[in-house]
Amino acid sequence: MNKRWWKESVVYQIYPRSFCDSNGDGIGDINGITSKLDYLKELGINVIWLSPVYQSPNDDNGYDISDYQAIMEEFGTMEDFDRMLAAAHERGIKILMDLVVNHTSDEHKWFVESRKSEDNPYRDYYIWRPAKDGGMPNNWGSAFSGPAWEYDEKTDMYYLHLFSKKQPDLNWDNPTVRKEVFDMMNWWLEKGVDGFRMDVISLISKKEGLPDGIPGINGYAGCDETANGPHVHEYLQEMREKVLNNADTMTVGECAGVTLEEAKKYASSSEKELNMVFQFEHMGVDSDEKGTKWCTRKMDLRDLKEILSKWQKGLEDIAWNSLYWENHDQPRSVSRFGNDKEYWEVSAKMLATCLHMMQGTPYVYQGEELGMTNTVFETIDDFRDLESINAYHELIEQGVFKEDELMEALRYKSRDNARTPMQWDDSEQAGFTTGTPWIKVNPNYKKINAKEQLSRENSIFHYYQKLIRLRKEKEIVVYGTYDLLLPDDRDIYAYTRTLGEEKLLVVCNFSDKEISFSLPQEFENSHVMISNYEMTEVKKELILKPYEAFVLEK
Ligand code: TEU
Ligand code: CA
Repeated sequence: MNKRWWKESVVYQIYPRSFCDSNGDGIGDINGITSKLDYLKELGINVIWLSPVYQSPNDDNGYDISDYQAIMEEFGTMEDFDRMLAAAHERGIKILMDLVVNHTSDEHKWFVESRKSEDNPYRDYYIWRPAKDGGMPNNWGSAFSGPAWEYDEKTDMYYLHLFSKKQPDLNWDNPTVRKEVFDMMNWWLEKGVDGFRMDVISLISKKEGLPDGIPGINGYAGCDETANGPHVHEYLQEMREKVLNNADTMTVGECAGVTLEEAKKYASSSEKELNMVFQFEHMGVDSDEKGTKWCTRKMDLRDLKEILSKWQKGLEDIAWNSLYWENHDQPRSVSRFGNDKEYWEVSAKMLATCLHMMQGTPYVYQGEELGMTNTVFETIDDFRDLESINAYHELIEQGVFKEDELMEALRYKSRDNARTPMQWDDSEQAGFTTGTPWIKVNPNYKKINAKEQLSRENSIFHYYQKLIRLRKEKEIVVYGTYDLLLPDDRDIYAYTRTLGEEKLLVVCNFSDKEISFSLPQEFENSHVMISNYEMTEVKKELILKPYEAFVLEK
C-alpha cells in the first residue's frame, strides 16, 4: 500500500490575510495564526498549507513576491514566523509553505535589474520578446484579463506575465533561475518547514517558440495553453533531487490544465517529482458553454461523479489524489454544491462526507469546517480581488456580458467569497479584528461562527472533527479502493471503499428531495459509521432525506 504520512494527513489551508488579526490593523497576521493553533489541534488536522506570507506589494494578495526570504510587513516578522512554526510543531502540526515560483513580483530585485538593459546579468531570469508584426509576441492572455505581455519602453521589448502585469513569469529554462529557486527552498527546509504547495507549477515550462494558442471569449489564449510544457517534469525531477529529498517533505502541485496522464507523472508513486497535485476538472463542472467560470449554472451531479471517479480510479495504485471542494480561489462549496439556505447544515456535512470518505489527502479551507458561505456584494466596489475587478471591466467593455449578468456571476463565483474574514464568534467583526477589516465580514457571522459551533455537539465543526478522527482510526478510509455505484443517478452520489474483507458504503443525497434508496444486500447487517441525520437503524429500503449522507461499515 506504499504507506506515507502525507497520505494519512488532513491539510488545513490558511489564507493569512483573512484568518486572524492580532494587532487591530484589519489584516490577518502570523501572530493571529499562532493564537489559533489550539483550535486547529482540536479540529484534528495535522498539516497547515500556509498561503504566501513573504514580502509582497499585494497586487495579488501575496502571490506576487518581492522577497522570498522575508516576511510581509503587514503579517509580522521572521521571529513571529519562527515562533508560529515551533508552536505548530509542538502540537504535531506540520507547515507547508506556498511556493510561488512561476513568477515573481515586478518589485523583486531580480526583475528590477532584468528590465534595466538587454545585457543585464538578470535579463534572462524573465521572458522578454520583441514585438511581432508590430504587436504582441503571441496571443496569450493573462488569467486576470488582457494580454499576457506588457511593453517595457526602456528596452523596447515585451515581458511575459500569465497573471497580472506585476507578476512577470520567471524563465525556468535558465539554470541560474532554477538554482536560485532551489537554494531558496533549501533555506526554508533548513528553517524546519515540512514541504510546499506549488503555485501553478504546471506552467513553469513554456512551449518552444511560444506559439499562439486557441483564443477564448476575450480573444486571448488561456494560460492552460502553456500547461505541462516540454521540460516541466525534468525541472521537477531536478527539484526532487536537489531539494525535496533533503527532508521528509510533503509536496502538492497546483496544476492548472493537468490531465490524468500528466498527473500520473507529477504525482507518481515512484516519487520522482511531487506527492500529489490539485487537478481542476471538477472546478469546471459548473462552467458555462463559453468555458468561462462567470456563470451561475448549477452542475449536473452525473458530471461530478464522472470526473471524480475518473481521478479516483485513474490514479489508483500509481499516484495519489488530493481532495478539495474549495480554497482561496473558489467560491464557498456549501453555496456552490450544497444549499446555504434551508439545508445549510446538513448539506455542508453531506459535502464533507462525500469528499473525506474518498481516497486521497483531504484539504479543508479555512471556514469550510464551519460551513462558511458565499457573502453579499452590493456593488463592484465591495470586491478586492483583481481577477474579479479586471474581469468586470474587460468583459463589460468588450460587450461579452451585460453589467447585471456579470455582477450576478461575480457574486456567485468571485474568489472574494472565500476571502471574507474567518468567523470566530458573534462579536463585532466576527472576532477577526478589533479594527476595520480589509474586506467586509459576511453578514451571517452571528449565526455561523466557531464559538457557537465549538459549544454544540452536532455542529459542522464537530462533524469534520469526527471525519478527521475516522481517517486516523480506520485504514480503509485512507487506503481502501474506491468504486462508484449508481453512475446515472442525478441526485445520489454513492460509492464503496474496500480493503481486504472490510467494506464501507458511502451514500450522499445531493438534492433537496426525499429519495428512496435500496441498500445493497451485503450492507443489510452493517452499522452506521457516521451520518448527518440521526440515523438509528439500517433498513433494506430507505428514504433518503434532503442532503442526507451516511457511511455504513460492513
Ligand atoms: O492560482 C492559479 C489559478 O489557476 C487560478 O488563477 C485559477 O485559475 C483562478 O483563480 C480560478 O478562477 C494560483 C493561486 O492559487 C492564485 O491565488 C493566484 O492568483 C495565481 O496562482 C497567481 O499566482
Ligand atoms: Ca494584523
